[in-house]
Amino acid sequence: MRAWQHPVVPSVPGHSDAPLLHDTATDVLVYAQPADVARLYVCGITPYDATHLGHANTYLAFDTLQRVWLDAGYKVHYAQNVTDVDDPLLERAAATGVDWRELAESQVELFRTDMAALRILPPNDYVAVTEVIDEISAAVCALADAGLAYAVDTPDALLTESGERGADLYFDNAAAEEAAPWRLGDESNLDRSAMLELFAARGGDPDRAGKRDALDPLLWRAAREGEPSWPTRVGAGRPGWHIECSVIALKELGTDFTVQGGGSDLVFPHHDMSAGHAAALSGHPLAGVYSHAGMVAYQGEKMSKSLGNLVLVSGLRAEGVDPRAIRLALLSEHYRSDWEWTNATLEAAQARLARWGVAFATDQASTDAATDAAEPAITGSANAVVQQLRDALHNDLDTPGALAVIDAATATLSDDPALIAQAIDALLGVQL
Ligand code: 5CA
Ligand code: ZN
Repeated sequence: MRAWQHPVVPSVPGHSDAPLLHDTATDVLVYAQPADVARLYVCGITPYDATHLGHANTYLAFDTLQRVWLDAGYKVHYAQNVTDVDDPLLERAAATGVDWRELAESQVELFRTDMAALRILPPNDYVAVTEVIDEISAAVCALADAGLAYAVDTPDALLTESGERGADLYFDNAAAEEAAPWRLGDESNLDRSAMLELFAARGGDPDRAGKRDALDPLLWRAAREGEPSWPTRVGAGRPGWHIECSVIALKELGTDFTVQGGGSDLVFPHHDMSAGHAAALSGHPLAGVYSHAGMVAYQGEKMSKSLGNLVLVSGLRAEGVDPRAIRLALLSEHYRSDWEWTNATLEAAQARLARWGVAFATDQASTDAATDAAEPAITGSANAVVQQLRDALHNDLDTPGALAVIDAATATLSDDPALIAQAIDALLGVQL
């Protein structure tokens, strides 16, 4: 699928080093250091109610990671999915009387426009689940052949042409633990009771009769009346959630890629199970680092489509808010924090954008240079500012620290404001 426009990322003299990044699986900072190409997968949207500021915050976190990698001289291979067939999307389509494909398409287009406006780096591979149904069903088939998937009696499944009833297929966690380099809970760092709670809250079905274990996740949902389905070797139906990301990630990036990313609501079960499916399919770990952005709240609760407490990027843009201010507002919080969006966050970002513009905008720099010798003496070294900016981002993408570095630099007259503007553009994605 088409992604969106790639913003220009200027190169800046000198370089960053591979960043330290928090790894959810081990709960420590590790070097996100690729051998040559940095390979990144970030879970994409389920396309309805896009793009709220929580989404934007998560994609901005991984945009910052890529900018540090690029500044460190690495090439980046970035893949992202679109969950364009799934229960909540189908429910929304049914509730609003819109065809689910049209709903998905229009929301993906809105997402593209918002991402481009925010100057978020696009993925190299932008893949919708409906584009890879064959690959996903082949993967489910391979898991079944390996004895890692099993059928569960499904009374409401449609009959096949031969008159048999279709059946939902589940992943056998225990068998996979025996067969693959993966242990349930390793990626999420959670114990079983926490996993059971999250599994039920996030789309899992711990109480489904006929499962071998409560935490076994759905791999393939057999066709039901009125639901989209595809005829495949594992029967007519559609993919479960986790297998889509395993298959797309393996297809585009291969095994053991550098970073698997997403919001912290995906830690469990989604990323744990995706890692399990991928390890069972390939015999290798899915990724080296599991990285998660915090949740953005609004009006006291996590911003979410199901609660409806959304601030949309497109809504702010329609009000005339400068996308650079939205970017700076999101960057003012550390990517791993859970925090609440308020008008004050945005107002502070707008004021900051104005101050930075006065201090570093390139046309301003040339105006300054042209003024007479009565100017105050230069007190700030731009090279030192760029180094401090790099140091802040190197440390688990400390964007509040990075913003503080630039704020401090506005208080001095720099020897090279254009260099600082270039670094702000390259590393923070804000073109002054
Ligand atoms: N399609 C799946 C991933 S395969 C999905 O979670 N889609 S989503 O549309 O619900 O979310 C897209 C991304 O935004 C995910 O990485 C999710 O973790 C992140 N996200 C959702 N809500 C928030 C929020 N309130 N704050 C921060 N990130 C969020
Ligand atoms: Zn995903």
